[in-house]
Amino acid sequence: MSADGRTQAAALLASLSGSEPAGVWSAPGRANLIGEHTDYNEGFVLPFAIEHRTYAAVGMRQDGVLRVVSTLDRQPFSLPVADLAATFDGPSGRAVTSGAVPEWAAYPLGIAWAALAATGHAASDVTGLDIAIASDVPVGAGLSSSAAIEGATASALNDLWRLGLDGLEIAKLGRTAENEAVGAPTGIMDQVSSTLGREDAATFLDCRTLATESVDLGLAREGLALLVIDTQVKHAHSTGGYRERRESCEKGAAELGVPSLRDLSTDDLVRAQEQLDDVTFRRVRHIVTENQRVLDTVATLRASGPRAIGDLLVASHASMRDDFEISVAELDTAVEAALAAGAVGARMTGGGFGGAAIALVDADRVDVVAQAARDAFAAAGFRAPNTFTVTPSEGARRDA
Ligand code: GAF
Repeated sequence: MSADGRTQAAALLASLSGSEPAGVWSAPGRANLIGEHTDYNEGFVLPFAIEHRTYAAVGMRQDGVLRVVSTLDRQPFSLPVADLAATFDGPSGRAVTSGAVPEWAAYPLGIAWAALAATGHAASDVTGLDIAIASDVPVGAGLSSSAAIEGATASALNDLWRLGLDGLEIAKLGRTAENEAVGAPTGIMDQVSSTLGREDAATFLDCRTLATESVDLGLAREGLALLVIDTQVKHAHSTGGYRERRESCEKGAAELGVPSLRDLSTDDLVRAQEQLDDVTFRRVRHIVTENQRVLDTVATLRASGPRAIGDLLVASHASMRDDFEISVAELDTAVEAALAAGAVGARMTGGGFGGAAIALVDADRVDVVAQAARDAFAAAGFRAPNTFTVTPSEGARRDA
């Protein structure tokens, strides 16, 4: 949809309010090259923004009401700006679990709530808005459709409400909305990737200091492409395994007496194994070794280029499968099939428990590797995967 996502969002706004948008903003989904579940452990990540984007066409209202509508759910939902605090203050995710706000609407409205709280603006300082959202980021595929909706909405509010926030501050609004308003205990990787992404580059983020560096990927120059194999196994981060993994990491850090797992190096793993139960130890080992793999990947990309990072991608997948236990049979099949068909490297990407794998492949072998994945899924009796390439792309922006 990317060519006309902007048009679709504007058309949706016109059908809602009969008016032209004051502007259209967009933000991309992301794929993570490496560094999984390290973000909330204050570690390192290396994601890149993809060309699939979410568009927000926004019109002004004079009555202090925020009305949101999405192509995914054409039922508009309204909330006065003055009611944001009463709706979203309090225990995280309460507005969604109580049924006061539909989950999809808690992303854009949570951004509005977080924006006022972060900037100290009163509800009476800002205008009401109609926000129409259209997206071509696959939902539930581990490509962060949530960061895309957050980034598009936050960019729009930043301009229209004259908040004066920079990219990192916009990313922080996204994390607050997701953690507090939606109730998903995620880190900040996806939001930073979505706001700060650059063409043909990945964003190297230190999740403790929030320092970022753009790392050139040079894929086209090397004749390489990134293939996504979306297993179509849907995941959700507000419940279940993701939260459990986060709790295990916090338990491991507490038992080892460090503020976060970022404070451990591979040299600490012997002590960790002696002190921790087996499951907690393996969760800790994934984080510690994954942080090192991110650092090694950045160094390798800079020294030798993307063809040299294959083994690091494969080791990352093995660690998520065996130590962190967030892979599923479909993801393992996708990775194995891609490697057997000659991929340079492959790994699951995102939070896990479903979603997508990425494979780094010769550009002229994309079809062969994609077919190999489809064949392997058919042989295993799995639903056919959705396969497509992604290109490292620009982050959040104003489109019109
Ligand atoms: C999800 C979360 F939103 C991120 O913050 C990150 O933890 C990721 O899973 C795993 O690396 O995308």
